Parts: sequence; C-alpha cells; structure tokens
Amino acid sequence: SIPTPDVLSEASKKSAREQYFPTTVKSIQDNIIHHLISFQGRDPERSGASDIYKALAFTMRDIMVEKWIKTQKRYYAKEKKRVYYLSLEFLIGRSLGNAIINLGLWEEVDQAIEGLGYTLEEIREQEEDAALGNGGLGRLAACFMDSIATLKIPAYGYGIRYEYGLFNQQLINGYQVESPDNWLRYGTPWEFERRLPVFCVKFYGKVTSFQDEKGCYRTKWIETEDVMAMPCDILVPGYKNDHVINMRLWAARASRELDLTHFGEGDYIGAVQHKVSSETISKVLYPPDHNYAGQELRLKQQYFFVCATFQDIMRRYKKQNQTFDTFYDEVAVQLNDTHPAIAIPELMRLLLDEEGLNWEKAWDISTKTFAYTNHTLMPEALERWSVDLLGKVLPRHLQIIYEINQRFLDQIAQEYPGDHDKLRRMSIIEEGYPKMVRMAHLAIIGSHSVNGVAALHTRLLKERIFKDFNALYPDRFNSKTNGITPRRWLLKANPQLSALINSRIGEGWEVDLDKLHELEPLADDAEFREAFRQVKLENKTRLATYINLATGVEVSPETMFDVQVKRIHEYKRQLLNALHVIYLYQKFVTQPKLNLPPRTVIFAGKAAPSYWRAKLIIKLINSIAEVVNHDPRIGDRLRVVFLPNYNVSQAEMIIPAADLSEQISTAGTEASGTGNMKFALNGALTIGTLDGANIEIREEVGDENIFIFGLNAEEAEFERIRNSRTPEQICRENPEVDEVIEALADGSFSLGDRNLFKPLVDSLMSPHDQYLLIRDFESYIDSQHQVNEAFLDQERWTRMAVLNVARMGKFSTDRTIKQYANEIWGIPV
Ligand code: T68
Repeated sequence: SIPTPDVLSEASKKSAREQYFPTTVKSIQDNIIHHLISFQGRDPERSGASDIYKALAFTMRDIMVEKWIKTQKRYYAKEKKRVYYLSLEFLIGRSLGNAIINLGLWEEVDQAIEGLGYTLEEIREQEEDAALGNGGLGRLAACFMDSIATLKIPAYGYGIRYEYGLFNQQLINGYQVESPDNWLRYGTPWEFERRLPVFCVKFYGKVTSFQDEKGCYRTKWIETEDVMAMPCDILVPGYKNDHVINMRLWAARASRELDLTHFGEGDYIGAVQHKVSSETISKVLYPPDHNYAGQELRLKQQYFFVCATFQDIMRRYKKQNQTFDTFYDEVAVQLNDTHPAIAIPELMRLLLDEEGLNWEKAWDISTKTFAYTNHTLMPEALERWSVDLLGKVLPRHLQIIYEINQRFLDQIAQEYPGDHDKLRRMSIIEEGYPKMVRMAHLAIIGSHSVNGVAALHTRLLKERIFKDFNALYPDRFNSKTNGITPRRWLLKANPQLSALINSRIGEGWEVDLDKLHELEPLADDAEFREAFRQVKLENKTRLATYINLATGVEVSPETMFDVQVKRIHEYKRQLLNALHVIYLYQKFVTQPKLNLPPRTVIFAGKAAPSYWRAKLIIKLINSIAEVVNHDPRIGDRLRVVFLPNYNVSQAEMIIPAADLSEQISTAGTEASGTGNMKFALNGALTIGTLDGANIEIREEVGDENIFIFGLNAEEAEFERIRNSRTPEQICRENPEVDEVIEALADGSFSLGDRNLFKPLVDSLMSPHDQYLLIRDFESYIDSQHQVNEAFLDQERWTRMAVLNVARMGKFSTDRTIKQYANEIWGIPV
C-alpha cells in the first residue's frame, strides 16, 4: 500500500513532508511545476497565469487535505459531539488568498510566485468567485465556517453545489441585465468530487402501510422518482492551527446513467431526458433574497440536500452506535433559516419508518437535535409551501407534518382552552385557499432553540411575529448577534491596515479581536492618525482606479467616499440615499459657496430579477449619475457611481476604501446586517438608523463616534398606523424636501420623461409608505450635515475612525460561534 505520512519511517518523513506538503519557497515552486506537468498537462514554460493559479490552488489543497485527514482522526478519537450546519447558501467568494493566509504561508508563496515571474496579486485575480449565496445569510454561513475551523469545533457545513451561482449583473443603459454565472466552466480546484458515498433521494410516489414481523403497522414510501446525491467537499482551513474542516456540497446525479426502460424501447432521447431532469436539481441558486419563491424545484432542492445530509449523518452515527438513545448527545443540527427545515419531518421519518422508534421517542430525539436561526422579520420572506405541492413532492413528510401539528394543537387547546384564535394563529397549517404549511412554525415547534441574529431582532421576534410561541416556550428563544471573520475582512481585505495595526500592538488580534482595544490610545497619537489616513488613501486610490476601469467615471481619492453596497431592496432604502444625492447636487448648484466636502457616492448591489421596483431604483441611481457626473457647474465636488456585479471580491476592495458607511434601513426591518460591521472594522464611520446590529455597534463605539438618525423601531411601527406627518405635509413644510421630490417627478433625471420614475415618486408620496422614507429624510439630511462637519476636520474624523476600529472586537464571528457552541450546541469552548 502507499505509505501515508503516519507510517513513514522517521528518517524519510522529513523529505516526504517537503515533497507532499511544501512549506518552503523552493518546495512550493516544485509542487506548482509538478501539478502543471502531471495534472494539468502543461509545459511550465508555456503556461499562463490561469495555469499557475490552478497549480498553486492544488498545492494549497494538498496541504489542507493532510491536515483535514488528521483533524478527522482527532474527531474520531476524542470528540463525541458533531455540529452540522445546514445552509442552502454559502457565499464563499475566492478561496486562494484565504487559504494561503490561514495556512500561514503568505511570504513563502509570495516569493515562490515572484520567482516564477508573476505577482501573487495577478495569480489571485484568476480565481472566479464562488457565489453560492444571495447576500448576508450566505456570507454569514461562510464566515461561520472560518470561525468554526479556527476554534477547532467538530463541525461540518452541508449545502448544495450549485452549477450556477448568483447571476452576473451588467448595466445596460442604466438597467440591470442578468446573465448566468457559469462559475464551474473551467472547473474549480477547491472541491473533491467524491463518487462515494452516493445517496439516493426519493420524490413523489405514495405512502402505504404494512404489518411488520411483530405485527406492528409500519409505513412505506413507494413508487418514487429517485435522484442520486454526490458529495463535493470543499476544505476550510482554520487560522494557523492545523485544523481543517469540510463543507460537503451535494450535486444531483441521475439515478441511472441512462433510463433502461426508455432505452429498451429504443427511446434514446427519453433516456437522456431523465438524466438531464434529475440533474436540474442542483443546477442553479434561487436569486430572490427576501421573498420566498414557492416553486417546486426550490422545494426539491431543499429536500434533496437535507435527505442526503441525513443519510450521511446517520452513516457516521451508526459507525459508533447501536441505538439512538444518545443521538442528541452526538449530533447537533443548526438550521440556517427555514430553508432546510424539512429536515425535521425527515429525521422523524427516518426514526419512525426506517428505525422503528415510537413517536414520543422520535420526537424527543428530534427536538433535542435541531436548532433554528431566523434571519428576517419581513412577512413576505417567511417560507410557506402549499399543502398540495408538499403532499405531491413529499407525501410522507406531509403526513408527519400533520401529525406534529395535531399533537401540538392538542397541547395548545389544553393550555388555552377555548382560544380558537390562538390555535389558528399558531397552527403549522394556515387554513385558507390554498392551504399552506408555515415552515417557521414547524421550525420553532421542532427545535430546542430559536435564535435571532441581533438583540433588537430577537426582541422583535419575541414581541411581534412569534409572540405566541415565546409565551409558550420562553426558554427556547435566544439571541446570537452576528459577526464577521477578521481573517477575511481585515487581514486579507486590508493588508495595509493590518500591517499598521501589527506595527503598534503586534499580532494576535486576528484570533482575539478584542485585542484591538489596545489601539484606543493611538486615536490621540497624531503620527498614528497620519499613518492611518495614508492607508485609507492608498485603499481609496486603488478603488478609484477600479471604478474608472469598470465605469469610465473618474473619481478623486481626496473626496469623501460615501458607500452603500448590499442587495437592492426597498427596505434597505438605497432610494433614501439617492434622494440625498439629489439634495447635495441641488445645494452644489444653487449655493456654490457652501463649504461642503466633495463626495463620491458609491453604490453596488444586485436586485432580484423579478423585483422590478428594485431594478427601477438601480436605473434611477444611474440616471442621477449621468446628470451629476456631467454637470460642469459642480466641477469635481460630487460624483455618483454604481459599480456593476457586486460580489465578495469586490466587497473586499470597496470596504477598506470607504470613509462613510450607509446603513439606513427602516428601523425594525434589517435583522442584523453584517456589512455594517465590515465597514466599521475597516475604519469607515457609520451613518445609520437604530436598526439591527447598528444599535450594538453604537453601544461599542460610543454615541459620539457614529451618526444615528431617524425613527426607532417602536416609533416606525407606531408611525405606520398613526401617520402623524404624511409625505405631503412634510413637502409642504420643507421646501428642500419638496424640491428633491419635484426634481424626481419633473423628469430632470429622465430626459424629461415624467413617467419613468413615477412609481418611485408615488411610493415616496404615499401616506402608506411602509419604509417611511420621507418621514426619515429630514433627519437623514441633518445627520449628513454632521458628517460633513466632521469630515472637514480630518483630525477629528480620523480619531473617530480609529476608535471605531479599536472597538469592533465584539463583532468577530469567533465570539458569535463561541456563543452558539456554548449556549446552543452543548459544546464548551
Ligand atoms: C440577512 N438575510 C438579513 N436572506 O437580511 C441580514 N432570504 O439582516 C442579516 O445580517 C443576514 O441575513 C445574516 O443574518 C438574508 O440575507 C437571504 O439572503 C435569503 C435568501 C433566500 C431566501 C430568503
């Protein structure tokens, strides 16, 4: 057999290690060349940057796989309990730079690549982003993987290997145009496609019952259509700790290469058809972010990955156990939103139908296994499947859901006799036409923990949408404020700032972000502030070059970079920001003497393809840019840019270059936000509402180091009903606001076309505007004035920015994950 490092003799170990697991400049180069020749079939002298990228990635993967094997052995030897993080999305971005950093090989790789005649930067640019997620929820899952590996928690991520990630966005005539993201076109060096174990996933068919040998009635799901699930593993290295975890993403494969029944009848095309339709399941990521699709294929995606994942979990569990008595002592499953919540009836099905447990036992095990994270308060984002569809695709699961519901409602009826309204409100089944299955209710009833993602969000879950459930299960609800991984979002994204920090307080903050507190005294150190500004300027210069390349617009790094990057959604209020741009533009034109700092307002983000209002907002921003950027009256004082195709890699460049971070959602709508944390950690000041984690950011950085405006969540809720000041009234009382709306309405930004933006004007002026834009506009303008004033005093601004960086320790996902591990998963860290 082939010797593995463990069985090599001591003498041969060292050289073998260098050969297979290179750590020196020379051995890294040798490995790259070896990969080029033996695996890629390239002549090293004729290979280009993309070949080198692949060879380097394979070299890093080799190192990781060795560490991963050792990590697995450690788990089997020592750890009993495993965590399974189930998510339909992992928004990974690029992996190469992150792997090199976490493996602690930056200098060596840098030199190795230079020696081959390239720069590491240009090699890294070869990599396609893995955009297997929509936004915050998917990126959070990716940050969690990094922290889990860094904290050495025995855990696995499970998801889907989409062949097409989030669509690419182009801007044509100012409009968003989508095209498919074929990220696997040239393959990816990061995954291990494994032909084994492959699991069978069933759909459709019917349920029958039969009597087993003991005379008990058992249930069987038959005449199903089957699809195979093939694992693709992506390794995730911890930060300089030899620990490597695994993200297992499932790819759908036909259950038979060619369908023999068709084939036997000579129907070759029909046979191939079966293969194609099976493999459709993992084809593409669904792009609506705060809206549930209700489509059959999406439900099939959810069950496909849950079913395969549980077969894998059971396989692993059964290797070491004969009974299910200790299942929840060894298995913790975290559901990332309700997207994988079909796992609850699936585990029940496995325990009841396959393992022959009784209901009470199965339910006890199941509820002690699952925990559910909610990411939104928006009613339109809560998943509900029609009973008909669920019953057609997953007939046995529908039966089990009905049984769960019946037992639950019996309990409610006992605790609240006569309260029919409560039964109706809390039921998993929403009675109506059509009847719907409420997945959030299923997830709450079937879990031992339900968590929100920021303090305010959790409070609102308890007080508003899940009030009845909180009354029933007060101990079940808890809060886990989101975070971000400092490895990607500071060390990797901002090497200059990282180096400056290291030069003053040393290393260590990468794994103990609270250590940044040691920077606080440096806020008063003029020399440090100068160096800090220099770093920001370099980052801005780099972004300015990119902006010019991507949009043709020239921007000056000396101006204030005012940035809002995130998915485009009405609740996030990019439109409010756009109104402020119009306001500034009018000020620059009508009062040219005003001492306002010049600004570059930067937007980026994708709108769901079917969300026409969000797409119209993109068109508006581009139309404003068109007018503002070409108006000679305002010179260089104001620029507006919309960067196309926002993704993780672009975020890594934009965020370190920002002066001002726009976090302006209507209070009570953004569950947490995580972009807000990335900006503050990179020394941008926040202008924001009292929403999501902004509240906690303010608590940390101090009221005087953040610009807060607008209604709070209670006031916003109240205002929607009371409407104490309507948009019309505000426009009447405030001519500045009125002029902004007038410019929007009179065609100033649409070549005189008064119809183009009418839907936006109408929603702004509606007394029922849910998002209260005009209601918050005046206070936003005031707050922006304070921003201007602060920015004019660069010493003051820098002092505030330094204090922001110094006080962001709380928002590391290391802290978040420790809380999940200690308080939900029962794994002390
Ligand atoms: C986000 N949610 C929250 N959803 O909006 C954000 N939804 O406040 C929070 O910080 C973040 O989650 C992490 O907790 C989302 O990103 C989705 O992307 C999504 C995707 C599919 C269906 C519904």
